[in-house]
Amino acid sequence: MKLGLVGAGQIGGVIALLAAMERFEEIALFDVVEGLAEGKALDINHASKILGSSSIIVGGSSPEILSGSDIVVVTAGVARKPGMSRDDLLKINANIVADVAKHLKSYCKNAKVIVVTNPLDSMTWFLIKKTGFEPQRVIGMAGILDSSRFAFHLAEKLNIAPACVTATVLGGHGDDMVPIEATATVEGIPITYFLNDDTINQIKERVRFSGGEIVNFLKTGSAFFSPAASVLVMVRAISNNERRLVTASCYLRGEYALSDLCFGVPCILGKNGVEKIVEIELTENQKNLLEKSAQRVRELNQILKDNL
Ligand code: TXD
Repeated sequence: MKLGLVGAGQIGGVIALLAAMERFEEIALFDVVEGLAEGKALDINHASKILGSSSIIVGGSSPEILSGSDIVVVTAGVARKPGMSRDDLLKINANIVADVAKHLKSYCKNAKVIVVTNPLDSMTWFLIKKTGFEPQRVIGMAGILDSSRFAFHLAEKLNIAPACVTATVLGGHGDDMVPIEATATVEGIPITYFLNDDTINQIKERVRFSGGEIVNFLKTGSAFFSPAASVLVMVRAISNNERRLVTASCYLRGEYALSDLCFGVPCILGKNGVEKIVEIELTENQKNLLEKSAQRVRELNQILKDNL
């Protein structure tokens, strides 16, 4: 199994380290910045004895290095600075993703592709259009991260381990993402048994803006440890054919009454990428919130349609 990483910045670098710690067979880092991918690959190689890793890790600034990758993770792009929304990155990152699409078609045309670059749902959709790859194998990572943030803040409030909490965030990876408290549980016990509505609403609000909270702390970029850890969940699910249920940005063809856009929904991930999109029953209020979020994604896609 070969994992190709397009972008060796903050997230790409941490994904490479985590994948090496899990002894992923072969890891190739590619970045347009001369020396960056080589340097990070060598640095991780130097840690392989200490980490007990047997991974073969290479880095380079030429896209040929991605040749034959089974799974590719795209983090190439610009990250947010304070005051910027994810949507502000649209045009800059679309040009980068268009470039990446050419490399994928040339060097790894059968790979499963996990997109991380923001604005996430539009970049995933744009990559599908630019590569012509089957939508089933081009998937955006955001829901695992947003759901993990929701679980963490619920657990923090309850003073229990985050691993006990299951909580889902649906919709676009923007400020109008939709945390769903109705399905949140602590080891199967509804969260509403432990917390009142006001507290849950405060936590939902914090989750929706928690990416921005980190940007404001860091000032020079956005979150990278938790996005990288979330990507690893998807890489594992695909490479081990786990058929794992996660929330991810999937290309929709009528599911949730939405078509021709990528949007955060529950899905089953396995060796072919998205094995199944899972439709859950939603309340009228949840449907309205998701429609608002979808409308924002559609508006961004519309801007990109001029570049197709
Ligand atoms: O949940 C999510 N999906 C996200 C997404 C959570 C956090 C951050 N998210 C987005 O991921 C963020 O808004 C960015 O658009 C991407 C990557 O974030 P990262 O923090 O890793 O950004 P960096 O450190 O700036 O790294 C990006 C690298 C950088 O080294 C550039 O030189 C490189 O991308 N780059 C390219 N590599 C290859 N090919 C091309 N064309 C290219 N252009 C830039």
